[in-house]
Amino acid sequence: MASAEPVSKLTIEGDVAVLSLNSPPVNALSAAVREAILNGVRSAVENPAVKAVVLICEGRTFIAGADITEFGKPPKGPSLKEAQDAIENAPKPVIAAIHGTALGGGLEVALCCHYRVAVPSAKCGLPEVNLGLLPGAGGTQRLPRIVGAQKALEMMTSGQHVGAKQCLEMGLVDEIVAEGDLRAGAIALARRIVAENRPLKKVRDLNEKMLADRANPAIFADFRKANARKFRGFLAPEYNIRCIEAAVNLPFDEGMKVERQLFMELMQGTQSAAQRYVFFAERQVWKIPDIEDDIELIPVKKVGMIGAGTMGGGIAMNFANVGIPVTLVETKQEALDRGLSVVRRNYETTAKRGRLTMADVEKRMSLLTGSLDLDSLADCDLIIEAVFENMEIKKEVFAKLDKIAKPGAILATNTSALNVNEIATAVKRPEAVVGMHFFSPANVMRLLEVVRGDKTSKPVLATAMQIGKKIGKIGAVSGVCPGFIGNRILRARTLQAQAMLTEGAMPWDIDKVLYEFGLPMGPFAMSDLAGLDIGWSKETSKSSTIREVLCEMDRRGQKTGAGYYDYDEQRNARPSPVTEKVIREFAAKAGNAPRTITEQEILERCVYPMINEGARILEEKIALRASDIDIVWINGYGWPVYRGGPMFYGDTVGLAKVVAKLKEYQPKLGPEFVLSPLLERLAAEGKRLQDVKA
Ligand code: T1G
Repeated sequence: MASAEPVSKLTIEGDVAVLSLNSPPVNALSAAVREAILNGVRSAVENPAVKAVVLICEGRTFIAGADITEFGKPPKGPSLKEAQDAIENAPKPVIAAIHGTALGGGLEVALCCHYRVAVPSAKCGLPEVNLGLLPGAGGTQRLPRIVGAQKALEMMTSGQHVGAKQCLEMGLVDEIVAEGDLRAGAIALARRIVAENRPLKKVRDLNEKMLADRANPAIFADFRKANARKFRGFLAPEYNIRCIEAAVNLPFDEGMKVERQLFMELMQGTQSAAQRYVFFAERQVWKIPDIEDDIELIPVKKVGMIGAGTMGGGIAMNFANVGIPVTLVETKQEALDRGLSVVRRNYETTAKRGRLTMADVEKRMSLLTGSLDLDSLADCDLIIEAVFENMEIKKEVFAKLDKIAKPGAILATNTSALNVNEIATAVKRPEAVVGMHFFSPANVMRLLEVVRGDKTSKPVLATAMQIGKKIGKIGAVSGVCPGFIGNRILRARTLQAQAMLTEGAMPWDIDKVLYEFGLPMGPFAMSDLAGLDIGWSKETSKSSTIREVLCEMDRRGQKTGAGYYDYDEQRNARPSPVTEKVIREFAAKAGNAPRTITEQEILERCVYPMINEGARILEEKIALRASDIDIVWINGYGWPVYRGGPMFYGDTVGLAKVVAKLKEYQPKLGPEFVLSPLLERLAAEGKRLQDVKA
């Protein structure tokens, strides 16, 4: 993070010293920055002409936290505590001048200052929980003393960035000055503090709110109960709560000991290692090695959507949400009306929940235009097709689009599995064709697989990624193969889950293991939710799979009250003796004597083939890097972020063990299973998937 320029400058403006930090990109608290703060404050304090000190940052933001790239490395330079103590114990007022985002260690430094001033656009937060951590520099003890236990619980377990206005209301900042006026405003405040001989407010001494909260211990029990589902599997939220309990019930220095102990536990744990890995993976995923960062993008001011069904409507909402008009084309009026009314209903539901105003709803609906005529897309910059998953139909649509769309328009397909190169053969401009695979519900799911065809041009690919970022998605580049990255790996798991049914495991055994592993739902409960009859038809059904047999028995999932599970009126699932009988008979017909399959085997048989398939995707260069595969599974398939994704998990378990187990299970893994040579080589060389470069 070190930049050529000195990371700080101390200027004396009359009787006020201004210590400005300048360590791009986010003034993180690297060793150099900690040193600069310590030395800067010390020399300001020693300077008899100085009556107050302003701490301010150059660049886009105030200190955005500890330098995450230094974690896990031997500590260098002064500790953060030394710098903070120099500020808090300074005999002259120190004022933090905040712009951008004062986050984590950055806010903790500001909380050691005696006063804080901010511009209206500034935000403050302690988002360490998103890194599987907790504020480890006094934030857990100082924040509650200002905002109270309840607000501290919300801020520290959500990691939310709170706006300046609310910070002022909570007392987190003492004053707001005009945008662009921060430096002068902070100096003016410093002079007023000196002139009015205001006290050196040390947050650590503020106990009023702690005493009040001490009388209301239910705060913590209620908060834990209200968030149990959301925090399931995560360690960090509970540890943050314990620190705030310590702040309420213990003297400051005792509370700091609790914070330190719990911080170190999390820092040395696998969950934080995983979440820190994901932090950088979410930033790497946008970088496409053979495309320059400053490539010229195609302006996207108007979007065309072919198909106004569940996917089409959801996709269109993403663009309307960011003010981009969308024309939705359908074949029949009632399909169009139905599609637009579903979109309006979704928006109205969001408004009822207070996350939108009705004016917002009308504004967004006004950006959506329905049409029965493909020609109405002639002036669109990006056209996305979401018609039935059939190659002939897709090619027919693209051939028509080729005649209608303006030169330079991007022609995108939302296919979730079909060959994008084959679709591109239907047009004379295959360089304009790209896959934009949204996940259902498309207005909610964050993941966007951007599928690069053999002929997709660099500006088209880069634009598809950037427009994905603009509509709030996390984009991941995938090459062309059946199922791209996400569904291809899903298939590897599904094959094993279904195979184990015929070996003695029951759907609820397998779902239990994957649910406890941290997935939101097991594969069989998921199938029941989606409907077992997707792609099934009575006419072609031959009782060739357990799923087919269940469908033939009209057990098609939650919607029929029965599928793999039986469901009560409230749709609560319970293991089904009917399904058990179907499975036993099916296994017997396959000549399998049922055996007890341990939970460990279930987990390994489901997850290790996923890791293997990920390695095959890497060696085929379908994915640019292992962390992209992890981003896909975390944002599209509910893989728990505190396990870093299937590839990171493989590295955590150790590839040697993964390969050994896969070889042990190989006789049972079925004809489709092929051990990845890359995985075997990395295991043999003691290397990791995350070190594989594109
Ligand atoms: N350390 C190191 N690098 C960081 C960083 C950090 N804290 N924050 C950002 N970067 C890099 C990032 O990798 C990227 O690099 C570039 O800066 C721009 O980031 C003791 C233990 C500040 C809101 O969790 O949330 O303090 O990819 O693309 O969208 O209690 O970055 O360009 O090479 O995200 O404008 C707590 C983390 C740390 C905040 C800006 N702080 N950062 O978002 O840009 S733990 C955080 C963010 C801590 C103490 C504890 C965001 C941002 P590159 P970006 P952005």
